[in-house]
Amino acid sequence: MMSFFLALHDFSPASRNLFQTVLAVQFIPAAAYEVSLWPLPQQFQTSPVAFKLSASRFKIVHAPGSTAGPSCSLLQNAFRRYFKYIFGYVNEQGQPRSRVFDSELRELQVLITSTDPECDAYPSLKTDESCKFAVVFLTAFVVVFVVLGLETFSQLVYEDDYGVNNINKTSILDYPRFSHRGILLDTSRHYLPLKVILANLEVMAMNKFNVFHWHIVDDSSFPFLSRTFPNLSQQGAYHPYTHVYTPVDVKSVIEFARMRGIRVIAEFDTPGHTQSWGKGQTDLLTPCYSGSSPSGTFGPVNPILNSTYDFMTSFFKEISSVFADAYIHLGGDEVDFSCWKSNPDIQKFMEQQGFGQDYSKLESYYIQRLLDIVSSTKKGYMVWQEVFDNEVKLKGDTVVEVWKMNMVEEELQNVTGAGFTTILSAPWYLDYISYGQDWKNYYKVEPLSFNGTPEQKKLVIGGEACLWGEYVDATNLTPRLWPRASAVAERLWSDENVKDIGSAYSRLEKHRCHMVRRGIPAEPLFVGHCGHEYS
Ligand code: CP6
Repeated sequence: MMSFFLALHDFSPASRNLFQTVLAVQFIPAAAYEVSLWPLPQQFQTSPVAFKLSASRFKIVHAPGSTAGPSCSLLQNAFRRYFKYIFGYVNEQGQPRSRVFDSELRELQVLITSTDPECDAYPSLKTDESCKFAVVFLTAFVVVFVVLGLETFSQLVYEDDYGVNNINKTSILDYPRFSHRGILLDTSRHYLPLKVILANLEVMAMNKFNVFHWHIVDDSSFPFLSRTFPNLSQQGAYHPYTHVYTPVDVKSVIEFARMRGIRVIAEFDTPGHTQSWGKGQTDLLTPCYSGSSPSGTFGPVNPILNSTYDFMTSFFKEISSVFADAYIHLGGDEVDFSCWKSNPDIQKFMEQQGFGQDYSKLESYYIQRLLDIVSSTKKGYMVWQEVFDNEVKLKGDTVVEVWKMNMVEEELQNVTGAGFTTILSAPWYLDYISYGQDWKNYYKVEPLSFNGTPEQKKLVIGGEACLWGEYVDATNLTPRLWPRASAVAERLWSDENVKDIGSAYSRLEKHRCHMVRRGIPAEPLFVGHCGHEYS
C-alpha cells in the first residue's frame, strides 16, 4: 500500500471558500494522462502516476481531527452515494478480494476544519464553497464543500483496460467563480413528479449547481398545496391529489437538495401569470370588461382591493415558513395591462392615485405593497427585471434577475449601477431548442462583459439556466436539460479564462457519458459513443 503525504492547510476565513484535494507528495505538471473534469477546477495538477482502487478495500473516512464525524448524516449520505458512483459498475466477481496492487489507494480521508461544520445547516448564499483534496485527503471548511469535492474525486476515477478502477496522483484547489449557480424548473405548465425533481437535483450536484429555482405555480396550474388556502390547489392544480406538492413533498425536496448543498428558492409569480390562482380564490384577479360589462374573463391580481393584500399577507406568511431559504422569488414579469385598462374600477383608482395612463405605475404600486408584506416575514426577495425597470423601490439586498434577451449588457450595467445584486438568465433559456450544438452559445457567454466598475461586476452573483415547461414534462425534461445546462455550470464555476471550446467539447462529451453511466438520460453532443457502452 502506498503512503501519502498529507498536505494540511489552515483555512483562514479569507480562504474559506475553497476545497482542496492533495493526492500526493509532489506535483508533476502537464500530465500525459488526460483527465476529464467538469466543471474544470480552479487549480489542478495531475501526473501519470496511478493508484488502484478496490471496491472491497477502499473507504471514505473521517480524518482524525475533523470537526465532523459519523453523526453527520449529510456526510454519511454523501460517502455512500459517491462510493456507489465509483464502484457501482464493477462486476464483483471480476475483482477477487485477494488481489493486491502495487500501489493502491485505500482511504480518502475527509477533514472538516470549521469549529462549526454546519452539518444540519441549510445552505445560504453566504455559505462558502471550497474544498481541497489530495487523493487521500479532502479538506473543506464546512460539510457541503465535501460533497462538491467528492464529486470531483469521483470524476478522477477511471477504469483501466483490465476493468480496474484507477486514480492518478492529483492535487486540486477549487472554489466557484460565482456563488449563485441555478436551474429553473417550471412545475406549472406541466406537473413534474417528485422523482423527476429529485433525479435532476442529483444531476445538478454532479454539475456543481447550488440553486434550484422552483417556478412552482403559474397560469396553467397551481400544484402547491397551501395549508392556509387549500382551495388554490384543490381548484387550480391539474388534479387535486395526484398533481400537487404536499407540505411533505416540499420538505423532501428541500432536504434532498440540502444534502447536496443546493438551495431551493420558490417563485410565486404575481401579479401576472396568476390565472390558476383565480380558480380557488374568488376576487383575487381583476375582472376584465368588454364595453361596460364584465366579460367573464380575468386578468392579473386585482391591485385595488384591500382583500388582495390581506390574502397575500396570510399566503406569504405560510410560504416563508414552508420554504427554508432566506429568499423568495416574487416574479413580477410580463404583466399584461389590457384587462386593467378595461376595468372601470381600476380606471377610477388610477385617477385617484394620479397615475394617468401609466399602468406600470399601478404595477409598481402593487409590487411595492407586496414587497413590504414579504419583508415583514423577514425574507429577502428576488424579482424579474421588470420590477427594477419600473422603478419600484427595492430593499438593498434584492436580487434582480435579468431575463430579457435584448439589451442585456445595458440592463446589467443599470441594475448594478443602482447598487443591486443581479443574476443572469437571458442567454440561458434551455427551452429554446434548435438544430446543432447550442451548448456552445451558452458556454461562450461572459457574464461580466458589460461596461461597469469592479464594484459593479462584484454585484453579478451568478446566473440560472431556465427550462420553462410549455413543451417539457417528465418524458423529455432530463435529456433536454443535460448536458446543455452543464455548459452553464462550467461558465458559472470555472475561471473566466476557461473558454477553449475544443477542450470543453472533449471534457463535456466524457462528462455526458459519466451522467449516462449514472443512469441519467443525458442527450449526446454529437456523433460518438461512450466508453462504458461495450462493457
Ligand atoms: N413564464 C413566466 C414564462 C416566461 C417568463 N415568465 C418566458 C418568457 C419568454 C421566454 C421564455 C419564458 N414562460 N412566468 C419570463 C421570465 Cl422566451
